Amino acid sequence: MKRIAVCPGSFDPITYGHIDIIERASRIFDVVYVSVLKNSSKEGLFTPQERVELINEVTKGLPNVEVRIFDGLLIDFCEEVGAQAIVRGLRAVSDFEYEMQLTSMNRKLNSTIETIYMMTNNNYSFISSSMVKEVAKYGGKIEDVVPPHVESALRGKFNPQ
Ligand code: COD
Repeated sequence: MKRIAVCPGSFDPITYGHIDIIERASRIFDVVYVSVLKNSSKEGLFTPQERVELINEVTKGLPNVEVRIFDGLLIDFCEEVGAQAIVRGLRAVSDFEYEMQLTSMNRKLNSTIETIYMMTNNNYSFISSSMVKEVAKYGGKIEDVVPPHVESALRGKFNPQ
């Protein structure tokens, strides 16, 4: 039986923190679906399709990683692709409460799909998509926190030529 995991998120946009979790998951599971939430009620900076393209660029060297957009419940997407596990990253204690709620609700919906947490890499523990957007918006340095193609996509959003 193939071991299948889903790495879900907003990825608005993908950062080195996300990439680290995806790469580590791809070493443990046979197939990893990076699933981008299409949330009609919350407008992001990048469209879901743009986020997918930015992720595809960094995962093209990982043959067992596939990037998908999902709408609706995460558990429904996991069932659709036959995943046994959801992989999430944990940065700090402040993440814990939200993650506990997410996992508890998902477990109520489907008790057989396990959620696995990976501790952030110390080098990336401070990175979040929202901070990256804020720094990029005001012209700050972001090359240590996102890959070059994401950096130029961010510059394009904030400083369109
Ligand atoms: N280091 C390590 N991990 C990191 C870092 C970092 N620096 N930055 C982010 N991560 C991890 C996050 O912890 C998370 O595991 C993953 O990367 C993605 O992060 P985000 O911020 O892009 O994703 P979220 O938290 O916005 O994703 C939320 C979901 C899309 C998973 C959630 O909203 C969802 O499942 N929605 C669908 C509706 C649903 O099913 N609801 C029922 C449950 S309440």
